[in-house]
Amino acid sequence: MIYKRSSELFVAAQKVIPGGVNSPVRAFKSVGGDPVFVKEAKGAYLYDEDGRRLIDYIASWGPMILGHAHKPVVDAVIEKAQKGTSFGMPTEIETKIAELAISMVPGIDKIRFVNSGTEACMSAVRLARGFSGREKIIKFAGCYHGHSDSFLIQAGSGAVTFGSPNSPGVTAGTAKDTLLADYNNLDNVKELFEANSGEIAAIIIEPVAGNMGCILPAEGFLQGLRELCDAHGALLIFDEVMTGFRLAKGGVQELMDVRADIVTFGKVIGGGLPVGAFAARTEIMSHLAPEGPVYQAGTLSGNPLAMAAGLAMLTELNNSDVFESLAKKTEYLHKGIDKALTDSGVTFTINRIGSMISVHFAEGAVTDFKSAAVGDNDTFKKFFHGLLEEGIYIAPSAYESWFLNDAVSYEDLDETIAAVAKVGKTL
Ligand code: KE4
Repeated sequence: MIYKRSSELFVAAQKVIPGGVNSPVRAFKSVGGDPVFVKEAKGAYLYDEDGRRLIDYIASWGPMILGHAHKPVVDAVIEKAQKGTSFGMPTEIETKIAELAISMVPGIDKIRFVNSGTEACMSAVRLARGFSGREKIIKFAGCYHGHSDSFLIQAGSGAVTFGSPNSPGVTAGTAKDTLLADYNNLDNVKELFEANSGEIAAIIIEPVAGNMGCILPAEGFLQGLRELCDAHGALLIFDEVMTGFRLAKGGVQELMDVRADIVTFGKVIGGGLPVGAFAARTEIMSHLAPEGPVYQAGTLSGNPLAMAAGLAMLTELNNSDVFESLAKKTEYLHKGIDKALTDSGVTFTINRIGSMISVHFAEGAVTDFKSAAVGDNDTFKKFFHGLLEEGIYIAPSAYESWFLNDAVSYEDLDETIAAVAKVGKTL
């Protein structure tokens, strides 16, 4: 369906913004067509510039876990804005949200706020390198930790070859310090440690992956990484930008009872405003400037509006059973989609944990990037646009997780399942 007003706005945007968007995934390159421009949102619904109501399953890629324009969050921001928007000086509210986050997440004593998940992950890696005196890191194919140079790396051939840049502008010097392993492949990680003995500062991982669709860690995988890091004197960094304060109060560390050394956050922690954070035990965080020598800084870090939104969000989550409610709604959706697509005869598999879910048009289990990459993208494109025509907005890429928000009702879920059944017949 052509969205007339959105398409007009997209033409104008492309004249002054590269690709017409401020983040590439929004441009619909993976699914084709012009992106939908949103006018406003409330609860579970997006209202686009062509006057259509869409049930939202990306929740701004995670942050809007309680639904859009959630009153306590909006009120907190309005109240704060009237008292000034930025000072570049310490404020009490930063301590308040830090205390609350530390009380919710296991294994962290101190937290530093920044302005995005990228900044959080970039800073966490620098801290791990500064703390350990080592230079190399291990990341996993298909995991995304933001657009910092160290993360935009694809593996060379073989498990022990250095990485190579997968974006122009990333230098070979940077790439050589990033080693790549396959998700859920512990032997791969063991090989890397043996081939780079004493040189690896940290492993960074999405403990539940959400950037190749939703992919769960295999039984024992995370604990295996913990043991390898302990054996080789490396730090384990859990990138919980997506999973933090979404899968449980304490994120995956709580859900799966595995401890990281450094945890990064984004999305939900800011309640929809630009906030990232990284946290660890005091022994590690004491290396961070101005206390220690590892430099990291930011003009708008701890910004009062962002802190007000984040504090209101975390306070709501800390005093609610939203995680259980969301998990039940997501299970209901899973069962409904499963039946609808089974009836349609299309080949698919669904991955789900908590309020994260993804549909893969692939045979067999999707457990890593390779198995995610064989999904039929033409079918996904038809699925995406078919649902959009039915008023359902899912992630415009097969390599993304859906994120449920708790404002979505069971009537909305039934409407979604009915739309999947209708679209499934066309696949
Ligand atoms: P930001 O810099 O986009 O706030 O966070 C980077 C990041 C770090 N770690 C994980 C696990 C992430 O998922 C992200 C960002 N997620 C993407 C969605 N896959 C954000 C959407 C976008 O790029 O526009």
